[in-house]
Amino acid sequence: MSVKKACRGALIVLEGCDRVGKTTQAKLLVESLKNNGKPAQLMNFPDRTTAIGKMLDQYLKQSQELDDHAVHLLFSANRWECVSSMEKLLQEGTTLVVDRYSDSGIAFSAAKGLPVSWCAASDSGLPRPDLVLFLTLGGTELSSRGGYGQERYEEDSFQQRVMRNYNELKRDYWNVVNADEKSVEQLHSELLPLVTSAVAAAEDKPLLTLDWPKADNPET
Ligand code: NYM
Ligand code: MG
Repeated sequence: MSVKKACRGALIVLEGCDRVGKTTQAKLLVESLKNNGKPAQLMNFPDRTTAIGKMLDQYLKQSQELDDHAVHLLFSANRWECVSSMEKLLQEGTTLVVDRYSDSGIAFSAAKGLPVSWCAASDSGLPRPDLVLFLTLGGTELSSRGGYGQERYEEDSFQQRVMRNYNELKRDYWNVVNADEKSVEQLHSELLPLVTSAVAAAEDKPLLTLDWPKADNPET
C-alpha cells in the first residue's frame, strides 16, 4: 500500500509601498485559508522580535544610525535566521503568508543608492516565493492615505523611488494587483483566488530558492 506524501505548503509574499494595506490583507488571507481547511501561518519581515530584529526596530524608529550596507545585511540576516523554521513549516504542509520579504530588502536599500545586484546577493538561496502579490496604489491615493508613523523611509519621494525599484524586480511568479479605491473586502476577494490556486499548484512542486542575480539579466 502506498502512503501519500504530505503536500507542502506555499510561500506567499505580499509586497508594496508602505500604507498599501499588506498587513491587513496578509491577516485576512491566513484567516480565509484556515477557514477553508488549509493550514496557514502569518509571518512578517522585519521580524522585530529577534536580536537582529531589535536592532532593525531601533534603526527604523531612528533611535540608531547604521551604515546603509550594514543595515541591508541585517535585514537579510533577519530573513536567513528564519529559514530553517520556514522550510520546516512549508514541508509539513503549512502555507506561509509573509508580509514583506526579499523584494522589500532590495527595493528599499536600492532607493538609498546601493546597487541592486549588491542588494540581491545576500538573499540568494533563500526559499523562493511561489507567489508575490504586489499591491499598488496610484500616486494621488498613496499620498492621500498619508498617516505615516515616525519611521525612517515613510516619506513620499522615497516611496516613489521604492516603487520604481519594485517595478524592476518583477518576476514571472509576481501578480500585480491595483489596490486603488478598493475596500478591504473587495481587495481580499481579489487576492484569495490567486492565493488558493498558488497553494494548489505548490502542493507537488519542489520548493525553489531565490536565484539572484536574475539569470535573464546580462549585466550581472
Ligand atoms: N524594510 C523591510 C527594508 O528596508 N528592508 C527589508 O528587508 C524589509 C523586510 O522596513 N518601511 C523596510 C520597509 C518598511 C520598514 O516594515 C518596516 P513594516 O512592514 O512597516 O514593519
Ligand atoms: Mg510600515
